[in-house]
Amino acid sequence: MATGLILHHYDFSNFAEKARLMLGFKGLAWRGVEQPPILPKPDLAPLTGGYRRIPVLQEGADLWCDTRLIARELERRVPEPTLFPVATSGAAEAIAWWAEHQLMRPVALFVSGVNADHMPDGLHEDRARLHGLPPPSIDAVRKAAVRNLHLVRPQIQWLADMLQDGRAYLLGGAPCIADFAAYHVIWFFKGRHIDCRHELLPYPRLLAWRDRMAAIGHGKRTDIEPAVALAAARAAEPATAARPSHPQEGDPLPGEQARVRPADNARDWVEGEVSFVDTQEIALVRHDPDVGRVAVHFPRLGYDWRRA
Ligand SMILES: N[C@@H](CCC(=O)N[C@@H](CS)C(=O)NCC(=O)O)C(=O)O
Repeated sequence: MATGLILHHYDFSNFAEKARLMLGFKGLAWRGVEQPPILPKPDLAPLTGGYRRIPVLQEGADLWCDTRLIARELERRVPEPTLFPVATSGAAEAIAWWAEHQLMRPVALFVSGVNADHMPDGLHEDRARLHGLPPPSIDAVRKAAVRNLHLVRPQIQWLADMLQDGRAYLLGGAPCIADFAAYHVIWFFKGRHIDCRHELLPYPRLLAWRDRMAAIGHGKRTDIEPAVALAAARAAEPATAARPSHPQEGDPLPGEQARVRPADNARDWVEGEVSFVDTQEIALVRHDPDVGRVAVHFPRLGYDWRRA
């Protein structure tokens, strides 16, 4: 299906791989803008106003941050095949949260540690800063590999155990959000220079599941220059939400000024006027001198907010 969707990403980003695969699952055509993996990000900052993480989904003057919200937005546009089958949605969300908030970090430190000498310039320093840590020595990055491998192995076993009865996907016969969230963590094992996938060899069912997930593909991708995405934002106004806001107790109300930031890392505030809020999402409209008015949408879980 042709769309105006633009994905800001870079190839070796595992969270971007989740977004690419979800676009493929929904059968969508999309345009991709390659963003740098480290700061500065001069072609992303005008759009998101400080949210630096990848991926970000754009359509016109609307930007959706975080794959948690990107999944919801894709589901709204293309309900079938669903990422959220009702029968397993609670377990699926819990597995996705575990995979991305418990399993991912030790996997990243393991694979990056093994590949310590082969990462792009400045990456180790940038990632340490992103987590509020001092720049590490290359030796410290290398040593983190084995320490984290001990945290990775038992959790990989959990994934393998989920597939032990021969099911095709983590929660049954069709892929759901749990599969996408766990898949991109497993995808990261291929490393950048040194392949770490031998860690998965004891688990043939896990490997078969990984290959089934990979076969979903990325949909129809066309690469564009960042200037095209900036122009698309400039030419549009933020879309009006078709759904009414449903603030929870104490939430900032539409029309109020607020700030939002990730709760886990890259904790840079984005400030704007609340244009939409419910239990899943908060959107801020901000003005940028280059692209004009843009709406930046965040998920609620995993994000902090304050009244500005
Ligand atoms: N919870 C976020 C996590 C995104 C994330 O951590 N992305 C990594 C790349 S895989 C990132 O942005 N790293 C820092 C950067 O690229 O500037 C999501 O689901 O999108």
